[in-house]
Amino acid sequence: MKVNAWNEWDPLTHVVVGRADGTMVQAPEPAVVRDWPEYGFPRGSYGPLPPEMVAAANEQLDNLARILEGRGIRVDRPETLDFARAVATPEWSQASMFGAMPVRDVLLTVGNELLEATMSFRSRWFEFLAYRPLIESYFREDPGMRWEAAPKPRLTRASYREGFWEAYEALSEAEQVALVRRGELVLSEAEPLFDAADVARCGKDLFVQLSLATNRAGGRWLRQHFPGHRVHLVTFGNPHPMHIDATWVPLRPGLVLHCAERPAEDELVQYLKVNDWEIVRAATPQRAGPPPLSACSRWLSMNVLVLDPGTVCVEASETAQIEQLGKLGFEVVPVPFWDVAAFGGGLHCATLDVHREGVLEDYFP
Ligand code: DAV
Repeated sequence: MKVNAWNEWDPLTHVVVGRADGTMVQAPEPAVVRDWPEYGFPRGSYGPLPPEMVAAANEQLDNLARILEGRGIRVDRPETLDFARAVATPEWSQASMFGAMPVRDVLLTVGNELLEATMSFRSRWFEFLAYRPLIESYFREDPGMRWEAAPKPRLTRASYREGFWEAYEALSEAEQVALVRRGELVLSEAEPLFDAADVARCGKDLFVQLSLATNRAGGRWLRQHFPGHRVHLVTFGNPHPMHIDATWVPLRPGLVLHCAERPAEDELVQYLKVNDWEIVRAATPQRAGPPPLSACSRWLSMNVLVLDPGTVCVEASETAQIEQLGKLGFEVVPVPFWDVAAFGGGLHCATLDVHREGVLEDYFP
């Protein structure tokens, strides 16, 4: 057993798949607004996702685990906690936690290092505990593993821009995107904050999206933490940026899948072009919007899990995306997964690479 993964595409041999049990529509907190009156969760309310949704999501997560195991990949699953319980630090208390489904948000594998992200939601402050039993076992089994955790954030009121959401919701989309481009969203720069899912790994290059969960200080911390890498802080024309993996998805050396509704910065496009990378516009999703109680977008269609440079898992009903990847030369493994969306994401979100074969390479020489 060995921790090792330098990019998003090398042959996957060991992975963590999340669990839907106990996932909450989290209690109100400064980082996020939930407002789903049509599904029983009006603004300010919170509570567990309905049991029939949990069962359906778990069935799809278990099925993904079986598919991966059937291909010889070792699959581990997290513990679940009582996510309905209140949590506190000496500086705040929060009426609920969230869940243990989007493993990708919390943990980042770079080479032999497993890094716990800061997170930026109070409801997610303790989420690392769901993964600690696994991380402890990896640390025991692999003497070469580096176990790291970013500075635990304080998440006091000073970590958030006062009155952000009301002001933001009153802006036009163009005005919102202007703030996205400036990196001036809900998070202040009081302390480093990032979610691991805002990082796309391409060997020596790490692309880090500034988002509703990742601030510039978080990007700076990552840059200082990975001195052997080129850490690029990037933005996209998305008024609600939250994790890079339904926007900018490296598939193999020289090829990135991009959500054209969320334009990349010219500088990023140029960086890829001069290095002969191809940027492919992702196929249009089959759905007009996300399913009930999902904070994600319909672009989970492109939230794919690459098994090796020629094989990719794609949501089974996303036929246009499947066809596009087939034409790009991939063997596509269709995996039904939309019942998981309300629990925090798609196939990439739900997984964490523990081991991919391969070494550190420079794909942008
Ligand atoms: O862009 O719809 C997907 C990733 C959530 N972890 C989006 C967010």
